[in-house]
Amino acid sequence: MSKPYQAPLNWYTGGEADTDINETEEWLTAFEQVVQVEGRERACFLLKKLLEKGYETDVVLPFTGNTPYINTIPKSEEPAYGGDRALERRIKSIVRWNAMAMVVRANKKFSGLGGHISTFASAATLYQVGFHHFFRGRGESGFDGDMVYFQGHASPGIYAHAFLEGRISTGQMDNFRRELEPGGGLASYPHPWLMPNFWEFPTVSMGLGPISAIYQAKFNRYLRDRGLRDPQNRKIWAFLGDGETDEPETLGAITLASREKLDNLIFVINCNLQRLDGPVRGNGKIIQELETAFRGAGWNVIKVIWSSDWDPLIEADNTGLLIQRANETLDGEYQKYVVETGGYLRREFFGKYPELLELVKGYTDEQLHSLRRGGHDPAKVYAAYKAAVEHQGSPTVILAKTVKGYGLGEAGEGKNVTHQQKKLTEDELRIFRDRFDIPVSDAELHDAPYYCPPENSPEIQYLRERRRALGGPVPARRVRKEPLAIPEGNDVWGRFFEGVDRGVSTTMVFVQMLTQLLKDKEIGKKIVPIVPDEARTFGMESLFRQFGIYSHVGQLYEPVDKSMLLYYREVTDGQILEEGITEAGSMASFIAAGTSYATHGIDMLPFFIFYSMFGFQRVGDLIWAAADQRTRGFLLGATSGRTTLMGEGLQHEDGHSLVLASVVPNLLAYDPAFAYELAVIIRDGMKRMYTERQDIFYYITLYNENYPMPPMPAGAEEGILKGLYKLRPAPPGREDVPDERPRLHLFGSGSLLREAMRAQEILAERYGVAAELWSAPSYKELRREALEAERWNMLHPEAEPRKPYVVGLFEGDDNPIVAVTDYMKLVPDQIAPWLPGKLYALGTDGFGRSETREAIRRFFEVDAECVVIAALHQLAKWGRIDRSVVTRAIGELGVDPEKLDPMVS
Ligand SMILES: Cc1ncc(C[n+]2csc(CCOP(=O)(O)OP(=O)(O)O)c2C)c(N)n1
Ligand SMILES: [Mg+2]
Repeated sequence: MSKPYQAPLNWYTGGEADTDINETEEWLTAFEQVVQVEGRERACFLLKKLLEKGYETDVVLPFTGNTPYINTIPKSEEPAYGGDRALERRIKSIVRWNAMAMVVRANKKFSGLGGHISTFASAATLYQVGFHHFFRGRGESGFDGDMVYFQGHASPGIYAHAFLEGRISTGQMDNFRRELEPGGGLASYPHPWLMPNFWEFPTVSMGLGPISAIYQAKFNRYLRDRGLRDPQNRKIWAFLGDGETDEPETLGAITLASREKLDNLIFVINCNLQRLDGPVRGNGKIIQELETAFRGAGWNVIKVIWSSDWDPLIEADNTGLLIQRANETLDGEYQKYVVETGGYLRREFFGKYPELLELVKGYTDEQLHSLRRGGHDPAKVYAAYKAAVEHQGSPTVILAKTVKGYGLGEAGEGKNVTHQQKKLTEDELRIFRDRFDIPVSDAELHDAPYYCPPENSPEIQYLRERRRALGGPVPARRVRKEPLAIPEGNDVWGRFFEGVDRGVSTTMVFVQMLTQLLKDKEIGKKIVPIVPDEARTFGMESLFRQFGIYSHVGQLYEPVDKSMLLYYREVTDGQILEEGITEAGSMASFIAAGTSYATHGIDMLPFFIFYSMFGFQRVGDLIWAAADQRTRGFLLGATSGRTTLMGEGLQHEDGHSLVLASVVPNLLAYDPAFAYELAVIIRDGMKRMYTERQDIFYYITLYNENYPMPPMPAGAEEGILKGLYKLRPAPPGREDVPDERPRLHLFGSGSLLREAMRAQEILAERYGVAAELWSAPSYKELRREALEAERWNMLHPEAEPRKPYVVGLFEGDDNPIVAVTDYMKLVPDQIAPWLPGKLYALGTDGFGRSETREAIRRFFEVDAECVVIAALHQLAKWGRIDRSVVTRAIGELGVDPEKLDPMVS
C-alpha cells in the first residue's frame, strides 16, 4: 500500500496538541519503566517496533534528524574533570584579557588596524580545554601529535596563549598586524607563509579550513593504508564558526568523512548564533539545522548547549516543558536574552508556561542572567571532547553553543555589531578587568597593558606542565629538511628528450612520464596522482590496474569490467586518489599531500591533474591557500587551450587559467609544447621542491592535440626553464643574392607553437620573410626574472645594471615580434615592457565556441594564416614592407576581413 505523503515537521516548529493528557502520561510512564527495569536496549527495541508498526498502519512519522535541544551527554554520564578548574579559569581569564588587549592596543596606536575580540571571546573555553587536555603537540619526532585548524578570526586568543607560554614576546604582541616592524610582528590570521614556525593551516578564508581538514584526515589514513607512515591516531581538530557553515565548502564534503569512517576527525563548531552582520539563523536554530545535516551524513553529533548551571533546572523539571520551551525558542530570541536582563528572561522564556515560572522562582534575576551556555562551561566541553576522541567508526562534530563577545558586556556581548568591535572605553575595560579579575591597576587601565604572571606562578607552571605532558606547543610547524634525491638520469627522462615521430599529445606524454615516475624505485611510492573523475579523459586508466585506486575498504564488489585489462581496481593500498567530481576536494587532497613534508615529515609528490577550465576559476581560493601553506607539487591543467579543446564550447575551453596562475606569487606557470619541454620542467621542478627544498609549486598546461614530438635541441634546457628559447632559425634565403629579406621573430607556446611553425614556413615561402621561431613556455617566469633585475637596478643606481634575460636576447635587434598563444593576449603581454613597441600578441580573448579546431583557430585569429597576416602587418607598420602585401595575403590566405570579432562575440 502506498504511504500518504506527509509534510515533514521540525521538532521546534510543529507537533499536534495533546488531546488526551492521561493517555500520554500512561504511555510515558510505561516507557520509563521499561528503561528502568529492562534497560535502554530493550527500550530502543520497542521504539523500533513501534516505528515499524507505524509504517504498517500508515502512520508515517515526519522525518527528523534532530534530538531535543539539550546536551547530548547527560549529566549522569559526564566524566570527572581532568584538571584544576580554578587554575584553568585564572589562565583563561588572563588569556582573554591579553587577547582583547592586543587588539585594543593595536587600534589605539593605529586606528582601524583591525583585529577581532568577540570571536575568541566566545571560543575561549573551547580552546583552553583543548590546550590543557587534548591538543597533542608534535612530540620528540617533531611530526606527531594532533593537527589543529584554528578558526582564523580567533587568532588573538591563540597568540595570547602562546604569549603566556613564552613563545611570543611582548614586542611581538604589540606588533599584532604590524608584521614589518623591527623585531617582527604577528600576522592577522593563521598564515604559514608569514609565520612558518608557528601556523600550520591557513583557515581564514571561510570554508577552506573544514574541507581541508576532512581531506587531511583522509590523507592520514591513506599514508597508513599504504604503509608509508602510521599517524597513530593523530586527531584532526577543525574549529569553525556557525556562520562559516553557510560556505558550500564547509558542509560539501561531510559525507566523504563518514563514508571513509574518519574517526580521526573532530569538528568543533562555535555556535555563537552570530556572524558578521547579524544572527546566523534568527528565525530558526543553527544547532538543530547542523545536527540534522551531520546526523544525516552519518557523523557522531555531540551538542553542548547548556552549562552545568542548568543541570538542576533540567533535573527538577518533570513536566518536560523546559525542554519544550528550549526547543521552540528561536536563535533570534536566544540572542536577545543575552543583551537583556534576567527579568526579561524570566518573563519571556520561563514566563510562557506557569510551570516554568514556578521552576525558577527561587532564582534572582541576576542568577537567571548568569546561567551560562554550554560552550562556556569547561565541564561540558571536556565531556564532549573526551567522548569525541574516544568515539570510533565515524567523525564527530561538536556543536557548542556560546555567546559572541562573551565577557565584553555593554561593549558588545551578543550585539549585532560585536564582530567588528576593536575599541573599548576605559569604563568597558574596567568592567572586563573586574569580571575576569585581572591585576591591572586603575591607573594603567587606559593602556590596556598585557598581564603575564611570573614564571614561578602556579598559572605558568601549570600551563607549562600541561603542554609538556601533551607533547609540546600547539600550534607549531616543523618541516623535513633533508634533501630528497630525484631521478635525473636518462633511464627516466631520456625517451622524452629523444622525441617521437608518431602524433602524441602532451597529455599522453605526461601520463607516460607519470607512469615512469610511479615505477621509480626510489621515489615511485611517494608520488600521489590525484584526479577528479577525469582519468579516462586524460588516458590515465592504465594506471588504475597498475597502481590501484585508493579505497580504505578495498573493493567489496566484483567490478563490472573485471575481465578487462584496465579494470577499475580499488584497493586498500591503492596509490591513486580518485576523488570523484570535486575539484575542491581534490585540491584539499593536493594540499594534504603537498604539505606532508611539514605535517608528517615525509615527502610526498602530488600530481593533481584536472580539466584546466575547472581549476583556477573554480578553486582559485584553495590554490591561494595551498600557496600560503607552502604546498609543493604539480597542478596540471589538462584539456587546456581555448582552441585546442575541440567542440566543447564556452564553458570548457580555457584561455585564461594562465592569467589566473600569474597572480599566485610562489607558483611557477608553464605552457609547454613538446615532450622534452615537459620533461625538463618537471625534472627541474622536482629538484627545486624536493632536493633544494624550495617552497614553490607548479602549474603546467597539457593539451590534447596529437603531433610528432621533436628531439630536444642542444642547449635548450636553460631557455625552457627561463621561459623562452630559439627553436628554429629563419629558413635560409636564396644563396645567389644578399639576404635582405624583411625579418621578424615569432613566439609560440603550447599547442599553438605549431601554428607559429607553419606561419614561419608560409612567411618564407610565399612572402619572402625571414622569421626566427621561438618557443615560449613561460611568460610568467620571464616577467618575474625581468622584474627582479629591474628592481635591483632601481635600488642600486650606480652599480653595474643587471640585464633581464629577455632583454639580453633581443638587444640590438630591431625587428618586430609576433607571439601566438592559446591563452589570452595578456599572457605574452606580460613581457611587453622589456620589448618596447616590438611585441604584438595574438591570443584567444573572448568566449569559446563548439567547433572544429581549425574553425575555432580561425575564429580567434590564431591559426598560421592569421599569424602570417599579423606578422606582415607588423612589418608594414615598421615600414619594412608595403601595406599592399598585407592586403594580398588576407585575400590569398582566405581570411575574411569582416569576420566576427572574437572579443565581443
Ligand atoms: C570566504 C570568506 N568570506 C568572508 C569572510 C569575512 N568574514 C570574516 S569573519 C566573518 C563572520 C564569521 O562568522 P562565524 O563563522 O559565525 O564566526 P564567529 O566569528 O561568529 O565565530 C566574515 C563574514 C571571510 N573571512 N572569508
Ligand atoms: Mg558565529
